[in-house]
Amino acid sequence: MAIERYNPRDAEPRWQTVWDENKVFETDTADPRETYYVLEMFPYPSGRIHMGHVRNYAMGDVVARYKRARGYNVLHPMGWDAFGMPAENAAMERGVHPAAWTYQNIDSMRAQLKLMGLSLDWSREFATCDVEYYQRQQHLFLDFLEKGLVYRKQSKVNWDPVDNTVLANEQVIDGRGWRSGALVEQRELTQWFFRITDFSQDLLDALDDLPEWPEKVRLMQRNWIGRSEGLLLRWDIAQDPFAANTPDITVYTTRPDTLFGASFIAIAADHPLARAAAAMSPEIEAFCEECRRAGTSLAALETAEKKGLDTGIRVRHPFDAAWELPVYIANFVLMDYGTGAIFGCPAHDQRDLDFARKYGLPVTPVVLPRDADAATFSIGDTANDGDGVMINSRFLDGMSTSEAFEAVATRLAATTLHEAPQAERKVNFRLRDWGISRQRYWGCPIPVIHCDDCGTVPVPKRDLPVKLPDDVTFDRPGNPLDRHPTWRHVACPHCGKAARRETDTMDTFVDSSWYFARFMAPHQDAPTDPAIADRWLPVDQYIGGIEHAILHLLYSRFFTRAMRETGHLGLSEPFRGLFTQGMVVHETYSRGEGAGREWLLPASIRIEEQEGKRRAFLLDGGDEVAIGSIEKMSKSKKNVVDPDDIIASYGADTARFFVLSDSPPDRDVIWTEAGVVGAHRFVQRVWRLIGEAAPALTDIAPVSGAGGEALAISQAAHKTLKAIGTDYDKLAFNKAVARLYDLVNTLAAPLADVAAGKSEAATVAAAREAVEILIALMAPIMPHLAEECWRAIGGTGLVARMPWPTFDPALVAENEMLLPVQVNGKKRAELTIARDADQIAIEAAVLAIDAVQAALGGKTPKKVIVVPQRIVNVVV
Ligand code: ANZ
Ligand code: ZN
Repeated sequence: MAIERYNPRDAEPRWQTVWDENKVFETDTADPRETYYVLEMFPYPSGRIHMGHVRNYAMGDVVARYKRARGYNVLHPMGWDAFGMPAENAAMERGVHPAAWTYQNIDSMRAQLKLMGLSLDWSREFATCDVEYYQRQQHLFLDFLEKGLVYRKQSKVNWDPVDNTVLANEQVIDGRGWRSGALVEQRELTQWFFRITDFSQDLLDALDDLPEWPEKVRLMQRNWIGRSEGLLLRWDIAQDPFAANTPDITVYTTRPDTLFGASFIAIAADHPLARAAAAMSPEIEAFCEECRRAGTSLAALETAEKKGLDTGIRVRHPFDAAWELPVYIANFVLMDYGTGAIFGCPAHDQRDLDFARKYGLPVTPVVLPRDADAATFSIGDTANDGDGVMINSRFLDGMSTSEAFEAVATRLAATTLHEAPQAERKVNFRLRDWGISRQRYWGCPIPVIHCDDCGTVPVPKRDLPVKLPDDVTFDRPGNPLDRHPTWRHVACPHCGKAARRETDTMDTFVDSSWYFARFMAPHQDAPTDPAIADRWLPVDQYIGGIEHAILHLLYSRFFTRAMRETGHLGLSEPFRGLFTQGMVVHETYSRGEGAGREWLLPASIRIEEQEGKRRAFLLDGGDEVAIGSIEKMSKSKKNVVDPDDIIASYGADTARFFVLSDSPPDRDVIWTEAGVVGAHRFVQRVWRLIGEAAPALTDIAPVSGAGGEALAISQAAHKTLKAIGTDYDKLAFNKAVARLYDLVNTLAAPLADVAAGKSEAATVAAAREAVEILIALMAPIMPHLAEECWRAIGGTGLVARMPWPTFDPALVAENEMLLPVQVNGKKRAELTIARDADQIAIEAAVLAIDAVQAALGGKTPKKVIVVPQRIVNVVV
C-alpha cells in the first residue's frame, strides 16, 4: 500500500503543540529522581538564529531527550544574553530604543527556536536585560562589595576623544577608534574591578579536577592565568642624573639563571622612575607619551617595533659591583605586570635580542643547548630560550639552568642591599582583576551612589532595582546615563544630601557569569535558591563555542566562587562537562574581482555537475559565478543558509539530523544542499518503511526473535540500541546517525515483507519490537518523526515521555568466534564458527578445512581436542 509522503509542515507544529500543552519539558526541581542539567550557551538576541545555533541547540536537545528517556530529571532551559553594544548601535543608527530592539529580536528568535522542536523548559526563560534579572545581579554586586570582592581603582583606558567613550582593546584598530577613526588616547579613569586574582591559584589548580573538559580549553585557561615562578631582584643604582631618590630598581625575572647574560635594564613608560625622569627631561617626556599612545593591548605590544630610550641611569650587577648596566625606558615593558621593570638578556629572549641589536647592546650567550658545540655556539637573529648548561657565568658554569636558578635565588636571598634581601622568590600570575565598568547605557547599572561627604555609598538593597531610565537619547556619542536630566541625581542614602548615581554599567560578561545558577529558581526573590541550586549544579553538560574557552568560562568559574563566598551557592565549579562544538561551514560564491567582488547567497545559485566538475550559475539570469573556499558561515561572505528556509522546505528534523551527521560534533560540518536533500530522503524513507508496515504492526506485541529471520532482525535492533546508547553518552552524534542509516537498511526488506503480509508471526513480532527500538533511537535527533511513526503503529502516549529501551545482552553478544586450528600442535588454519557450536559441529567444520586436510595428508585423525572458546588441536 502506497503511503503519503511525510509532511513536516503538518506534523512538526502538531507535535510541538502536544508537547507544549502537556508541559512535557517543564522541570519540577523537587522531583526526587537523579538530576541532569544540560545547557547550551545562551544566545545574543541579534535578530535571527543562524546554523551555528541550530547545531548547538540540536546537540543539547539530543542530550536532553536522551537523558530524559534514561530516567533523569532533566533541566534544559533557555534565556537571552541581551545587554550589549549592538542594541545601542541600532538605537544610534535607526532611532529605535535598545529595549524595543532587543525584545523584538527575542520574540522572533524564540519563534524560530520553537520551530526546531527543542525540548526546552520555556517556563524558566529570562533575558539578562529583564529588570527582574539584573536586579538580582545588583544584589550580587552589593554582596561582593561587602565581601571585598569588588573595588574601585584608577586604571588606564583607551579613550576615543570623538565618540567620548572608553573602548575595549578589541575596538582599537591601529591606534584608532573603530567607529570614529580618531586617534585613541590613554586616560586614567576610576573603574570598578572584580577581584578575580584572589582566586588565581585555585582557578588554576581546579582545572585538574575537570576531566570532562576538553584538554585544549584547560590549556588555554592555564595560559591565560599564566602562573610563573621567578624572583624579585633589586639592582643598586650607581648613577642617577635625575636624583629620583630611589636607591634601587626591582625587576621581576623568571630566568635568574641568565643573570650573567644581562646587558641592560628596561622600565615601563609609566614606571615611577620613568615619570621622575620625564619630569626633568622633555626628551624622555615625549618618548613616554609616544609609548602610551601606542595602546595597552598585549597584541599591539607583541607586534610593535621594539623601541627604547637610554635614561642615563646606571645600575650595578648584583654579583659584580664594578659592572654597570644602562637603564632604558622601553615600549615592550608593561607597567602592570611584575614590577614594570626587567633585566634584558638578549641571548636568551627574543624581545631583548631585537632590542639589543637595535641599540648596539652586548649579546652574551650564557646557556649552551645540550646538543650544541661550545666552541662554535653563537647567537644570530634568534634568541635561544631553551634549557642547557651554563657558560660565561662564573660560579654558575657547568650547572643546568634549573640548578643555576636555584643557586642565584639562594645566594641573593642571603645577600643584603640597603638593609633588605637583594632578592626574594615570587610567584606571578598573568591574570588581572576584571574591570567591569562600561560607560554605556544598555547594561546593568552599578548600584552605588557617590556622595561628596560619604564617598562611595552602596545602594541599600531595599532600594533595588536601580532601573535603567527609559527616556534616553542616542543622538550624541557618549553615555546617555551621564546626560540624562534627572536619573543620576539622588539623595545620599547615608546623609541625605544631594549625591550622584554611578553611571557606569557592568560589562555584559557579568550577565552571563551566573545565569546558569538562576534557571533553577528564576522567580526567586534572592538571586538563587542555594538548596535547589546546589542539588542541580554543576551543569552536567555545557555546550557552546570554543570562542568562549577563556573569558566566559573563567568569569563563570570566578563568579561561582564569589557566590559561594557570599552564600548564594555551595560549590565552586559551575560546569562539570564541557563540550565545544565545531562550526557550520559552507562554500562561498562570488563574481567580480578585488574590490569589485560581489559575494552571492547560496540560495541565489544553482550547482551543476559537468564531467565531474562542479559549476555554479545564478538562478536569476544563469551567469556562471566562481565557487570559492569553504568557510565559516558569515554575513560578510554571504555563505549563509537561513534555518527558517531549511525548516520551511524540509522540516526541523531534517535540519537537526543533517547538522549532526557527517562530522564529529567537535569538528566543522560542511553544509551542502546535497547533504540536506540526502537527510530529507532518509526522513521520507523511514516514514515510508514504517508507515507502510504500520497496519501489519498495529496491535502486535513486540517479541524478540528466537531464530531465523526474526532473530536476525532482533539482533540488528538490539546491537544498534546498545551502540547508540554509548554514542549518545559520548556525544558521538555522527556515529549514531551512521548506525541509524545501517539499521534502517537492515530493516528495509523485512519491513517490506511485513507490509506485504508475507512474514511469519514471529517475524512480525520481532519487526514490531525493532521498529519500537528504531523510534526510540531516532527520537532524540528527529523527535517529530518519532512521534508520528509511534502514532502510526498505534502506540499510546508520547515518545518524548517513553523510557529508553533495554537491550537484551544475549542478542548483542557477538555470536561468532575465531578459533585457531592446529594439526599435531602446529597452527594450520583459523575457523570462524558460531559461539555456541558444539563439539561435533566444530569437529566436522575443522575437518572440512582444506588446509587441515592437506596437513593430514590422507591420514585419519586419532582425535580432535577442542578447548572451548580457545583452540582446536587435531592429533594424528
Ligand atoms: C630576564 C630574562 C631572561 C627573562 C631571559 C626572560 C628570558 P612570564 O613567564 O610571562 O612571567 N618580564 C617581566 N616583567 C615584564 C613586564 N612588565 N613587561 C614585559 N616583560 C616582562 O615572563 C617573565 C619574564 O618576562 C621575565 O623574565 C622578564 O624577562 C619578562 F633569558 O627576566 B625575564
Ligand atoms: Zn552622604
